[in-house]
Amino acid sequence: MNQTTPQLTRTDAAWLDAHWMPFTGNREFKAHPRMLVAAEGIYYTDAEGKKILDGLSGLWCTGLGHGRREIVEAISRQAATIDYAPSFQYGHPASFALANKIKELTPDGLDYVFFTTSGSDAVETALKIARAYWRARGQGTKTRLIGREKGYHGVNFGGISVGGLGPNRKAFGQGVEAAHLPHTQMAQHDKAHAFTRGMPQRGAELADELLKLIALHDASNIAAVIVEPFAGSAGVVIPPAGYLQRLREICTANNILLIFDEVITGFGRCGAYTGAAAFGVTPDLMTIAKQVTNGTQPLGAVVAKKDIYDAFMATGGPEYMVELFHGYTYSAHPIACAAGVAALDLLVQEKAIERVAGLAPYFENAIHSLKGAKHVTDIRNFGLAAGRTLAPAPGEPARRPFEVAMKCLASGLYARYGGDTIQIAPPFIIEKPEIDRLVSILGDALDATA
Ligand code: PXG
Ligand code: PLP
Repeated sequence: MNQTTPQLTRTDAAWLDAHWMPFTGNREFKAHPRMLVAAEGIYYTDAEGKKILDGLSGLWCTGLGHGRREIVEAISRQAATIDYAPSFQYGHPASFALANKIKELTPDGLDYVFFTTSGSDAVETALKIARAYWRARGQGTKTRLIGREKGYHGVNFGGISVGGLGPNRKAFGQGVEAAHLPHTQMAQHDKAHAFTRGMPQRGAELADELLKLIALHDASNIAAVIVEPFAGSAGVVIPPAGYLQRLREICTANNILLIFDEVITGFGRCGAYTGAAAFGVTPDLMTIAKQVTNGTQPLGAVVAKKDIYDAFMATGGPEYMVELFHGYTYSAHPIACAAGVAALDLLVQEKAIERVAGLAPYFENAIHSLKGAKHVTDIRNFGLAAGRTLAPAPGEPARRPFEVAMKCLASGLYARYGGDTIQIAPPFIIEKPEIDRLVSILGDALDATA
């Protein structure tokens, strides 16, 4: 497994050019390639054979660590048994097994699983289900979708329309009709909130901004509100205590569906099976991806309440008719479903949820020890996730996080940089000394950055 082929380590510019890399500074990467060639446990191995601590669990998706034998074997067995099966109008056992497992681990009432191929696809699917649901209920004017500033809901047109990260929207023109709640990054509302540990105690009233959007657009024109329980991509933005409860109350009172985008918060990161469980609020629709397969296969899903599923069944026409004209070639891909079953079994068997909840206070202390470190203006955390905001270098707001991440890499730590933040989301299986090492590398990298 640790063998590398010459092809994998070839790094000349002509060879690298063919892959237009996603969310990457292609010119910089191709001048200074960073090749990861193997992975095991919480470490990657780079092309020079150096071990690199996986400080973001891949891209928030490999909480159980890399190279898990049970998952690898399930994938291999499934590939040898049924490598592909159409999921339109025919079935295969693995998707039903995974749907039941997801039903079990998500809050009561969220019982119907629609498979997609990624988190972005799950978001598009949820937004379309929300609109089609109201239409099925005879309320076809309810089409507007409400997101939140700093929200990340993937990269497709619906997702960037409800999303709230400027750079992900500005180059792409007209999206779908949306509106946005204010974000809950409390230090940006009031500096006194910087370095809050866990949930901010003030700020729940930001949910009341939804009432203003309802006054403006009218509930008869609004299909759904979509938020991440905590926002990951924006740099780990935590909901104030009572905020999600208030959103739930307002949505219920005004017949608006509430969608939780749990692509990052689902299946362990929060020290609970879902953000919904961690924060004690149940949405009408939930999107999941990433950790479902421990990152080993691309798979996402929407989990819906019975009332929503039933509305489609009741208005679907004759039984042989399609009730929802939507799906992907790779929806419920057998190999991805087999990986999902194995990964969720492991999550339960290893008590990963309890482990994250148990480690979270240690992680919180360790991460907040960087308060006072050079450039750091705010630190936020929840479960095994943390974001640090860095003061911008004059005229170049994104430069410092990039430089810090490169210094971390040189010292054997993969940290993620984006915008003005550095994010950390270590695997659930990390040990305390490794958390200490991670924080120490990060502190040194901050110190060494101009
Ligand atoms: N919703 C949420 C809440 C997400 O975090 C998506 C949808 C899209 O999922 P896909 O599978 O289409 O990427 C995401 C993905 C980061 C980072 O470092 C975050 C994501 C993806 C890659 C990097 O913040 N979130
Ligand atoms: N484009 C074309 C021409 C197709 O035939 C299909 C699917 O059949 C798609 C796009 C969508 O691909 P997917 O189902 O993998 O999302």
